[in-house]
Amino acid sequence: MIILKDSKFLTSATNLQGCPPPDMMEVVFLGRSNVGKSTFINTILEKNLAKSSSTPGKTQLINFFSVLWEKKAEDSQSISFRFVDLPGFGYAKVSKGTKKDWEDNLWNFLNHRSCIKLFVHLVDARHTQLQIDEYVSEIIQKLLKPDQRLLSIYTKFDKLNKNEQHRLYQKGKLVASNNDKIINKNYGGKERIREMILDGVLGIERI
Ligand SMILES: Nc1nc2c(ncn2[C@@H]2O[C@H](COP(=O)(O)OP(=O)(O)OP(=O)(O)O)[C@@H](O)[C@H]2O)c(=O)[nH]1
Ligand SMILES: [Mg+2]
Repeated sequence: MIILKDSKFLTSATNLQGCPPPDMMEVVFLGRSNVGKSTFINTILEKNLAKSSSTPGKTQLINFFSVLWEKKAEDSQSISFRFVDLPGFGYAKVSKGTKKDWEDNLWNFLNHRSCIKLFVHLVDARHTQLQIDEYVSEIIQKLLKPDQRLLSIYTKFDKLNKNEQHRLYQKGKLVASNNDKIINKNYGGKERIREMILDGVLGIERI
């Protein structure tokens, strides 16, 4: 069992140079604009820390949150790390130049931020085969260092009908929803996702 001991907003940066020192393990959340990255962070932390919106392009900076969890076991262990909320890929409603600057900053961050332990790639459960997600997943797999992991999670699970939900879950996919009732009933719930995240941070091979 994991106890959520603390979480808070730390700071924002526009690019790698502006980020806090890489002195703590980090989990970054990436995916298409509007896929639900900020919402997912709030759901997992059970706190309204990351700003979300129904309009794509809400998160425009690299946002850092400190997280303190306790893993309850025979010998309990406190783990401090950071969550990083990122701008989404593919946001089209800005000029080409601005879009390129954002995406360059984002890829530079993902490539060179040495303290990233886990990349969480969020994919819309209704659109699992989009080219942009396949591209993102391919690039992340190429840049993974031996101490880094990639975890894919399917968001907006509540928007699928029962058959579609069952099919996706049967494939062994990790699924998430901002609707606790749906996700907790049959699909492992937030606890399972937190455990997967912590395993990724600690480099435990289960994913
Ligand atoms: N039904 C449903 N809606 C969701 C879920 N997760 C997020 N949303 C909605 O999707 C919209 C986008 O959510 P955000 O969390 O802002 O998405 P984001 O990926 O952070 O978007 P950007 O910051 O623009 O990249 C909001 O209206 C959320 O309420 C979910 O699991 N189910
Ligand atoms: Mg966001």
